[in-house]
Amino acid sequence: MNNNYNSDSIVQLEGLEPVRVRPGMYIGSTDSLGLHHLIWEIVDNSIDEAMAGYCNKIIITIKKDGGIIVKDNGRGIPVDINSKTGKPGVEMVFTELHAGGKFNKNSYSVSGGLHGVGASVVNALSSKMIVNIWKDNKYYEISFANGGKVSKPLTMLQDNTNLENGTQVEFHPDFTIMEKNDWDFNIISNRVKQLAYLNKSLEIVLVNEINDKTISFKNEEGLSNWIEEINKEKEPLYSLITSSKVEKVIEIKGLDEPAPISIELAFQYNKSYNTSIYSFCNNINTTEGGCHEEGFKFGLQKIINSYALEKKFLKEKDDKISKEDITEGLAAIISVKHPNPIYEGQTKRKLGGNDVRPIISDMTQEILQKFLYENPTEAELIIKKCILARDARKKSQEVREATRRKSPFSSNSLPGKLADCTTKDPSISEIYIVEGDSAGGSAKIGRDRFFQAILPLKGKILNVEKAQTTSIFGNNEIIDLITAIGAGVGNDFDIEKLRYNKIIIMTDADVDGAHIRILLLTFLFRYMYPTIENGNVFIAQPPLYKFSVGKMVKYAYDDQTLNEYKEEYKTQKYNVQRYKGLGEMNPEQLWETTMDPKNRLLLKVNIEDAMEADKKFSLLMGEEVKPRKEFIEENAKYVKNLDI
Ligand code: TSJ
Repeated sequence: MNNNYNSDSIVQLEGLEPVRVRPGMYIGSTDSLGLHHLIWEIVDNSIDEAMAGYCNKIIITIKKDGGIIVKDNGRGIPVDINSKTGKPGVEMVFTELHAGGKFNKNSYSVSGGLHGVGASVVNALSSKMIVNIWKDNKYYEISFANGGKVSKPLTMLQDNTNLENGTQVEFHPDFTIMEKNDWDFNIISNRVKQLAYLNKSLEIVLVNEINDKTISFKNEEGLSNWIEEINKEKEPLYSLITSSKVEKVIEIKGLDEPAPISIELAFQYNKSYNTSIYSFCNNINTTEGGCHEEGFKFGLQKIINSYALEKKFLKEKDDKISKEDITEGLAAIISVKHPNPIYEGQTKRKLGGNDVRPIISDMTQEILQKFLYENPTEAELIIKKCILARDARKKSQEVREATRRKSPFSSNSLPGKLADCTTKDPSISEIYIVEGDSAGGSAKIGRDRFFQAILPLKGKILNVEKAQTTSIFGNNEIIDLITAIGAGVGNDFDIEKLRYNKIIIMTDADVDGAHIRILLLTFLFRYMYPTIENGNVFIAQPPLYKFSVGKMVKYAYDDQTLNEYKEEYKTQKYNVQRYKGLGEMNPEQLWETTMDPKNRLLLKVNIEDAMEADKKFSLLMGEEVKPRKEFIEENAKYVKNLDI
């Protein structure tokens, strides 16, 4: 063997090849998340054009054949020949990686794909791409194939068109690289809806040719419209929405010249006890917050305290209103457009830097001050709500202290009903939260006590969506739950202290079981959100049927499987037992069908979009009856096997 290592052995990656070799480096992943990313990499360019003031309409089409078309009415991508490369601008945009130009995210582009890549990356990951441009009364086309190779050079198809300028990009993901063709209309429309709130007056149309559905989003009031929607379910505390926009040219770290930043915010208190603060930088949801959220809260807290003192709602000696108190029942959206943002945190979803903080703090103080003085009735509602929140916080602190575990395994403080597991290793432990004492009894006998703990709950737990924090700490079932899980609650929750890696909700397969499940999920979502985010929450799936032929027993978890069994054994005498509740199973059966890791089916609870989930919980579990009724009427048609 000749093992000479010379320069010929070094493979030179050229053009777009690196993207195809390591797609994950450019779009994060090749799964559903990465697939949808491709759309946003294209759409972001149209959004940039809109933010620059040249485009007010974007149409996104999901084609029957799996392709996506994005069209805008902007200026049209430049088609003139670049003097250095001899190629038309548009060709460079789609074939050059990290080209310093606008399309691969240079400094003046503020709309941000998460990985900041762009059109050429999408081209590299596409089997086919067709680009049409309308510009100065001419109509052009250029196409690419097989991962971004020019298949038809730029051609002018028509002159004197007398048509509006614009760009259209059609792409077909390369499914030899992307895992599967599964465009999710919900994911796409949720993001489009967001983009339409974040970019006021921009019309975004979403066409689904697969089911002939078209939806259009446009908000003349932008963020205020969004607040209106969030607070519809939660019920506004008063009718006015406070909003403000500031644009400023400032020195920015990493840029040579001062550059413009823009900050927009809108907020309104509602009658709920949860916080809905959503922040964005360059249209990207900064889910971990950062300096913009901090500046906002600081400004809010400062003005609320000074106003409360001045108007004698608070005395000097009283406890001040804290950051927690001012955010209870607050809906707020913050949107920053920044030419050179710095992201921090585990997922790069936290806005760093210190340039935005003072600006947003000042603007918050200014508008809130003005609002409170001009609207004394509303001001009183807000201050009183904050003071209530403060008092509730102080009261619940005592209970919280009692439920917070000093050492995660000091069993003397564990609830009496909990049958804990033997192992002290949280990474392999599970807790089954079981509906009713009888099923709890079976589960205690049937379990593998080494790693499985059982907590039976009596009846319905409190609907926390309708309860204030203090009453939550007065509820025994909830205290038991908090104590057993052992990681605290609410703002004090610490996922590191979790006593079990899996929190498994096990309820009957009937309406009451479903109700108890949603009550538990509501509690976990509102008070132990990290467990859901971190993937610790599961739903046990007891079988619906026991199917037996002589001594042989099989379990069916759905009707389809049952029918398959019936078909398979149609020549024999078989017996079908429909399980209505967990209580109908003896301990061995419960172990075998629902708890044994070898056989059981667990559904993992995950949340694709925390904002949508927040809205759904308010809608389904909150005070307002009308929207819930509408939701039920709208969705009743999807209900199968209703067995009351
Ligand atoms: F990036 C892309 F190629 F994928 C893409 C770009 C996809 C889509 C659907 C639209 C666009 C795009 C680009 N829309 N609008 C523009 N605008 C420009 O490229 C443009 C035009 C003129 C000028 C100018 O200074 O005259 C500047 C720009 C950035």
